[in-house]
Amino acid sequence: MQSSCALNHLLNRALSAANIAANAEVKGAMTLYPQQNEIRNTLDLSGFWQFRLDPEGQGVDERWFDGLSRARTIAVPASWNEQFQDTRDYLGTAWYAREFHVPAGWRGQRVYLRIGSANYAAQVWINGELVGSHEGGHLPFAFDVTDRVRWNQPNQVAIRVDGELMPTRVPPGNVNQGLGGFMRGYPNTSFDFFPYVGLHHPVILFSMPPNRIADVAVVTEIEGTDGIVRVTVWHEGDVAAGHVTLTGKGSESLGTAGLELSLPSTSLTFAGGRAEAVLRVPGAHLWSPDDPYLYKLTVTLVDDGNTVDRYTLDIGIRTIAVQGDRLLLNGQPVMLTGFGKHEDFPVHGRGLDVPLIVKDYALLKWVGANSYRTSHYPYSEEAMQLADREGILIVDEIPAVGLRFDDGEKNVQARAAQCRQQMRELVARDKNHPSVIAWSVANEPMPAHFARRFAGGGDEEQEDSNAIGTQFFEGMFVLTHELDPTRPVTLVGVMGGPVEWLALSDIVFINRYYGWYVQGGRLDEAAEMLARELDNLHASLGKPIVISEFGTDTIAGMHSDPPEMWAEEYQVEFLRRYLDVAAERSFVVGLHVWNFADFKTGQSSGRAGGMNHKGVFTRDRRPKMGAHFLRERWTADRGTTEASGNTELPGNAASLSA
Ligand code: GCB
Repeated sequence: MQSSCALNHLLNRALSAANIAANAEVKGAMTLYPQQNEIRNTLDLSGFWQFRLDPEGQGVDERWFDGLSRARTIAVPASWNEQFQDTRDYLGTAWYAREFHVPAGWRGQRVYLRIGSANYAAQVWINGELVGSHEGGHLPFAFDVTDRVRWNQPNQVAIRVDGELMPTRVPPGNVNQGLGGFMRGYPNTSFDFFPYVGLHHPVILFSMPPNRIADVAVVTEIEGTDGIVRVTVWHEGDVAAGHVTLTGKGSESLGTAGLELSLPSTSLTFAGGRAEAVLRVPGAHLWSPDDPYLYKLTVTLVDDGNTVDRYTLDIGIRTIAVQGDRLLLNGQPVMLTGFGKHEDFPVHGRGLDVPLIVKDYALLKWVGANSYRTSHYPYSEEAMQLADREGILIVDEIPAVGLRFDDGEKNVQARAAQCRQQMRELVARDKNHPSVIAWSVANEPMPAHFARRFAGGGDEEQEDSNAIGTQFFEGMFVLTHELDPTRPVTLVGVMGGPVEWLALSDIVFINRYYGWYVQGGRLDEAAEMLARELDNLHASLGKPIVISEFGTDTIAGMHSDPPEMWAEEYQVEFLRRYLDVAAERSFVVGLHVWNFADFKTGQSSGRAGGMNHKGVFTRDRRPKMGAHFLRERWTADRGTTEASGNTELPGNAASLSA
């Protein structure tokens, strides 16, 4: 299939915002980020909670949801693993509880409890009554608790979090058939990062009016110098009228930068709970990494002349498309420079850390990166919001890492259902972020006989389980394109993985470790292998390629000359080879180094100190030589950066040499 097909595929779909549907299963309270304004309210329940491990699984029988005895105090949001010495490797069930009050001023509104992320599965009780459950460790879910809360007394919330690794979960763990190398670590995951568990994002109580905006979807297009903003609004309740307004300034390139645009408000007429509006922005100020300009889009519901609900979104006017060998942002070729990352830091593990997001984005700019992949799971909503503001391009991934198709139908089917659900939830959550430029349906699904293939054994056998995988991914691509016809979709391929899986992608993403896991110490040979494979893949698939992982474990402070594996010099030389090979191939439209920073993983013989050391920054964000090298290459030709320490982010880097 040619990549122009991918473009046609995107363009031929009607670019109606309604198509980027708030899926029926995930629409409503859990989709829109809770907002405080003159109508809606939020109450963040972050802070100290009661906590108790339940290794014997007696909590439900003993009604721990009525109140936790013998509890200790824990911080939310944060993983539980590193807050105590006896919980690091505990991956079972644990209970969280705390008291809260519903503000009297919320009377007359619907009250919701929203859990930003509970890894992996959760059940929630309010005042001893079960209000609901959720599976999947990274995405938000919410329940209408209006009829469960008490208005004049304290309320009790209890959350049972089940963090067990299971072959039927996504990502899978405790899979019996052995996988190669580092994956045989402890804990027994099918992936290479520590399986942190707990309440990772804030738990928020929020209110909405009975007649309310249930969801908003925004799609933008560019016509000449005009921006077209297509808005779909879903409502719940009786009211069936409203309007949508856009505020913002003009564009520097059109000489209207300082001017507040006066855009008419467009009325909304609902039918079947849905209304659409199209706003034209003459001389639109486009969103890009160089200039991440955001307009404010406000949706208002009106009843009898009174405002009954309001929701405001920051939106960016931009387009993303694949054309031939190129990835186009606002019609211009863009070269992705950046990393695969992790949400990972000492003590709070995978818990939300807002200062760390700020720090990481500043370092991305410093090093000359314009993008990253949310390897290997969705990141926090706050990370997406800041990426919109800072102009960072995001490849948004579901937690489908370590998938396999040869361990029995029951497991395969259970994981497939989870993957579909998580993609629905992810698109519903992140669909309006201009920073999100692509969806990734999986990282490194494992073909049968993986070890042989990884070592270069080739494709000679057509395994049944690979055909099952092909069928599954075909379905995932159809689903994701249906959920969002506006963004390219990809699957991140492992070394030696079936080409028919890569062929499904709009942009081919490949993880390659020539010079590390194979051809260790032989970088010239590694570069030749890489070049040959890139050319072959491009010849057979005819699509743009992103090298979505490449890197070497590197112990900060370890040096050698000539360069030797694990030393900082080796990381630099390895990166240099990959960047040079890519620079000679215009179809390589992205380079994501593995990894941005060192991160915690399981214990194994290949992972010193239970860490993956492939970061170009240390875990506490100090640059290794590799980071300085990348900065030199990725900020070259950008004038002032070196001299002034200017942290402007490089953007539409058509001219940027890899
Ligand atoms: C990969 C995986 C990533 C690992 C990395 C490594 O291919 O996608 O999760 O951490 O290799 O360092 O081995």
